[in-house]
Amino acid sequence: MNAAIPLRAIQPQTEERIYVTQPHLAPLEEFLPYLQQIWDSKILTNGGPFHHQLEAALCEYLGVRHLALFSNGTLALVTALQALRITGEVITTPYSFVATAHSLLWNGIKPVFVDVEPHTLNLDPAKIEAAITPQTTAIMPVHCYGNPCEVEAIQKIADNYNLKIIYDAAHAFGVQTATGSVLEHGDLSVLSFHATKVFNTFEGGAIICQDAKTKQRIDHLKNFGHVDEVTVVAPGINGKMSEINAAFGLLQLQHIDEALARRKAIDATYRALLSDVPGIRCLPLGNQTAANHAYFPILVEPEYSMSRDALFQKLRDHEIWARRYFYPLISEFPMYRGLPSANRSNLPVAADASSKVLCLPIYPALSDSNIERIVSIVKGR
Ligand code: T4K
Repeated sequence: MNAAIPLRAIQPQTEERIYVTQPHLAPLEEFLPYLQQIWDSKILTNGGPFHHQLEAALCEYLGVRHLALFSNGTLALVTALQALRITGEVITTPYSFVATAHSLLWNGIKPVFVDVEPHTLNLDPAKIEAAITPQTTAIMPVHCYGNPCEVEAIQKIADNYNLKIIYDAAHAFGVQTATGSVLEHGDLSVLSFHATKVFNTFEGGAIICQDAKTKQRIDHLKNFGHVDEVTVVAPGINGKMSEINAAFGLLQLQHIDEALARRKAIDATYRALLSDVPGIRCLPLGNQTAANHAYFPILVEPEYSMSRDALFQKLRDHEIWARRYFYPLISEFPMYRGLPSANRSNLPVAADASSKVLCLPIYPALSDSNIERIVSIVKGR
């Protein structure tokens, strides 16, 4: 029997509601030839031609040597820890999306939370050493909002104590510093290509590593540990990116520069328009030579005319869906709050930022008139 399920109309996003982000999508007609190739070849997944092409194209675009695609950033984080055989305790930040610490729990690793720096909201290198114990095996910092961590200071500590570094670089697509891609630091870096990210493949992610041998181990781990039809070398997982996601990524990459340019312009407009609002502080851009403007966080200080949460609600009343990234702190969720390092007194800078932060909408299609509308609400008009 051929019981066709009718295609139901999905409500498109309304003009009036402005979300914190919106994916930048290449024109649909440009995607059709890719789909045709997939339909013709019938290769849907398991390291097909688009998968290989996207890995090569991303290495070139990002300026990295080895990159392994994943079906999402969280599985990439979980696999990165497996790839380096990390155990025991890992030092990380409470000021991030919950996936950062969850990847540790999925590996049976104890997260040890260390406070962040006030200007970047990234892991504070000056506070790492005090948290190292004989069980510590690695550091997992986050380039929060795409602002680079203090990579050299963190590397020095890792070298002194023989620790690995896995950067959660979910926000750091395309970010460059004076020495090149920020993704080349540490042992591994992990990207997210989720729909809400600067570069998206619907869902997706990647691990960046420094040598071909590690890339091979990661490739085995994301494919059940299979080396060939009859050889399994590790208890791997299924973390592969499908051909449809990889093809979409190849297309999106052709439009990434225009998306980044528009983000940069929006960031500059916000900074100019908000510069004279008492109690509204924009987080400074970090030391990158190429930023990606993935988020636009503001900090609502006590001098502002209302609380952060009142502003959040006021914006929502006007259909502007800003977000409190990152509130609550990861360390406040039930599976973490019992840890000694989760105590708020251990994390004063992160706790303060978490109570003040509001990420304003930023995405390429955000119009100048909507930016002005958002700013005028923040200004209390
Ligand atoms: N590490 C860090 C530091 C991360 O930030 C993330 C993810 C990860 C690791 C894990 O990577 P993935 O496994 O996700 O690849 C979102 C995202 O789901 C998540 O990817 C992201 N970080 C996190 C910061 O934000 P939500 O729950 O806030 O997303 P949601 O669904 O509320 O979306 C926000 C807004 O975006 C919506 O209000 C509307 C718009 N939107 C969203 C989607 C999904 C669209 O316009 N279209 C869409 O398809 O978590």
